[in-house]
Amino acid sequence: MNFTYGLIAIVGLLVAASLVLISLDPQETPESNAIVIPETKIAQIEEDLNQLSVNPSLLPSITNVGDALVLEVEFRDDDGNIVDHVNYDIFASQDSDSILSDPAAHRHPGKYPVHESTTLTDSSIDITVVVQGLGHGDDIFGPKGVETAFTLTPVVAAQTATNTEIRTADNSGMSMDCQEYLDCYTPSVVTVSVGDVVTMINSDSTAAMHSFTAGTVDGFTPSPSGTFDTGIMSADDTFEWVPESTGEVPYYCLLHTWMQGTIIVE
Ligand SMILES: [Cu+2]
Repeated sequence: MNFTYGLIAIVGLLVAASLVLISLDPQETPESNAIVIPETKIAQIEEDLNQLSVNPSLLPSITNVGDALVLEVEFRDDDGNIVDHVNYDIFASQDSDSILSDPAAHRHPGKYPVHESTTLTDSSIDITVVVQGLGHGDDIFGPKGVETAFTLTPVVAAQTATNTEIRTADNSGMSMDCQEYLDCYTPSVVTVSVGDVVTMINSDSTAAMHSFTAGTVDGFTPSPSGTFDTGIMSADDTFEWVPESTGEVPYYCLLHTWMQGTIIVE
């Protein structure tokens, strides 16, 4: 009898204990298991972070005149190890004008901002990177307010100047027929770019003299514009002209005003 009462009492205690365990919030770790980092240790970690050197370097991908500067900023410690989670401000100016201002940027591993400026002139670019600590949100440690200055010089992208030839048509001085087919100059309309070389050739096989004279003709009355003028060219004479600005440049032959052409400069 006593034994049975004893069993019931033990079972009851076990059930009670189970209920207590179930009712415990699993989030609440018992005090005895908590990992406690001593305050001194945290202070030491913060101190180490504050001592950490965070050296920015620029990884520009474009520094061409006429393009925007596109760059990212990478950070390394004095031993050359990558430092991530860096908060920083970046500013760039050219000719004393601000061309880039990205305050409060943050470099994550594998996820970093790409900074883009306005269009570059050929003046040097002054770039300032200000390190504003490591970490996120309220937990920012490490060096703050450390400025590093950079200077970049935009390069003039290599231009591939094209050479375009315009020739005088055979017999174009003798007959106005070429006017009808618009091929007194061949080709009579060409499109070129600023900086290209336009070579004008008096290739007329009849050895007639011709000119390429910029301007227009009203009836038979020419109005030279002064943009270019080869003067009177003998057979096989050549003349080079490099357009400096965009626009349509009509031209004609001083000696045969029905000879007309247009150079379109883009
Ligand atoms: Cu001519």
